[in-house]
Amino acid sequence: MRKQIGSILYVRLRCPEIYPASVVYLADYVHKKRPHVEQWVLDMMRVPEREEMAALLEEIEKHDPDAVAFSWRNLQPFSPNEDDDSLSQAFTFYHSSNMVKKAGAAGKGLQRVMAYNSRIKQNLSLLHAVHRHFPDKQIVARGPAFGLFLDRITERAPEGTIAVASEGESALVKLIDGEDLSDERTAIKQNGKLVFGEKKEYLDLWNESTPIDFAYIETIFPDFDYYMQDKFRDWYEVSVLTKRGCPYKCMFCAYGYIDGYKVRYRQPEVVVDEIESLVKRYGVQKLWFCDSQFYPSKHSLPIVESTLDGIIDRRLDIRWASYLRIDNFTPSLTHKLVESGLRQLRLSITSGSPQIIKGLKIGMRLDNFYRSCRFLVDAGYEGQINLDLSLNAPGETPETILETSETVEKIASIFKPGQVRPFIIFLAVQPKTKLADYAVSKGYLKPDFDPLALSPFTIKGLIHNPAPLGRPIGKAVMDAMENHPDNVGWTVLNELKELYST
Ligand code: B12
Ligand code: SF4
Repeated sequence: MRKQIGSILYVRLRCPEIYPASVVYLADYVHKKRPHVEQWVLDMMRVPEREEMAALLEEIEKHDPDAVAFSWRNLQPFSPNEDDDSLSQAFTFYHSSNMVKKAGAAGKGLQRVMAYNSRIKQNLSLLHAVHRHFPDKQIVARGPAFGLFLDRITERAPEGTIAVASEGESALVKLIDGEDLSDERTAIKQNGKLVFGEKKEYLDLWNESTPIDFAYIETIFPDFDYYMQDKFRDWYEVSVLTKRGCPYKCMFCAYGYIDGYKVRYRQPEVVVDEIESLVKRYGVQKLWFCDSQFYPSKHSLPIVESTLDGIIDRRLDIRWASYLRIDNFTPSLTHKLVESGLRQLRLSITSGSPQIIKGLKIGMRLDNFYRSCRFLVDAGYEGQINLDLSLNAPGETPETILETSETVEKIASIFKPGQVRPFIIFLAVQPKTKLADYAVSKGYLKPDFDPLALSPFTIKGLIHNPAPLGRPIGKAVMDAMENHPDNVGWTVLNELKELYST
């Protein structure tokens, strides 16, 4: 039997500014299940970078917690999309014929790789400092980053660390109770070796999840108020979870692995109560439903509609966004989406070629997609539509690129001029996906590739853009980012259309 835990200090590790959903949901759950456990949150985002170590040691001295629970969100260095300057640097480095620009891009790229590696080192040094200065404290670590890189990070963590790689609620309660963790997706570092556990059961969100008790969260998270200022910044959204899991197995996506393939819902009433608290207590106006997928399939229709009905009936004046598949929309659902405040759509169409869509196992038919676009117009949706396109997906040919260009034009013609923005985002090769297996089988990546040991060479393998189309596509994107930064998607599609239609 493990030692029981009576108090926890959560340490939210630095990441780009975002609502602290992980610790909020976790601490709320622990408080409701084990109210005797004392909890505190130290948010590294609110501590100057050079003072992280001192702040951590000071907080531990102050509270003397039994466990120090690190929450680590991101490990991916950058998103290979047209809005990310790193992509332009990478493509300039690989595809430019101008040696001066190439050298400049190499320098900047190297700086980024160094900053990325140093962030990982800095985070790990915090874990090691706890082990060194307070060897009696149980170190536990988790966060989305651990979901995909569990063994790679845990082998660099201090002896005794318990790393959790899926949702944290049940694992943390077992840890508090001193129970065995072998039925949770965990890695425990013991005598320098990793001992793995296997997740047996996911959390029953329907029966176990309740609206967040924000009054309690404020008592343990001194800076929580800071994350409620969404009205001041257009891009900022507060996150609300409505479900976990996604039934699809899109080749490039790890969400099913992270959250499970079975969709588990929070009760609509619970979700709407939580939103109401955010609106009434803090004046929140912009939300992101932080599900893997807000509307996974027709099976979700009654519950999704009921959540939207709740927002509409209670007149909650919000604008929201989420990852959203549109191919199974119905007219009634579409009206409710728009009426409840859908503010922007980011549609991962990925390709406009049926053959590529099928190969990527996206499970979507283009005629259903067009039909849903028409429902959106009928429902009066006037927001922006980003069409995420991953050019050079497995199986891409000049012909499929032309098909994609035609599909995008057809979609754009359904909406008002300027409403649709094709958005170039390359497939990022992530561990635990079929795309990673494919990249290894094709020799684009080594079988033992370590996503944490980044160098300009491994970055190339992690952006899926292989030869022979890699160079013309890379160059088109590089030129468009340089010369038409506000219109990259259309510029790239037009250039490739011209190149391949002759
Ligand atoms: C929604 C989402 C977004 C939204 C967030 C919007 C918003 N305002 O919230 C948007 C689109 C903005 C976004 C952006 C990005 N995202 Co994102 N995102 C997600 C997604 C789908 C859900 C995350 C979430 O909020 N879940 C709900 C909360 C409650 O769950 P959670 O954070 O996982 O926390 C639970 C557990 O992790 C655990 N836990 C957490 N901490 C701890 C600590 C301990 C000790 C324990 C025991 C447990 C524990 O318990 C919590 C409750 O169960 C995940 C994929 C997924 N399915 O998980 C990717 C994900 C988190 N994102 C990821 C990335 C990389 C990014 C970006 C860096 C992409 C980019 N380059 O632009 C940016 C960074 C944003 C930022 N500022 O940090 C990665 C992170 C891992 C990695 N590969 O590095 C993920 C896993 C997806 C992926 N591609 O692999 N993202
Ligand atoms: S891309 Fe979307 S639909 Fe496909 S598996 Fe991932 S979350 Fe599900």
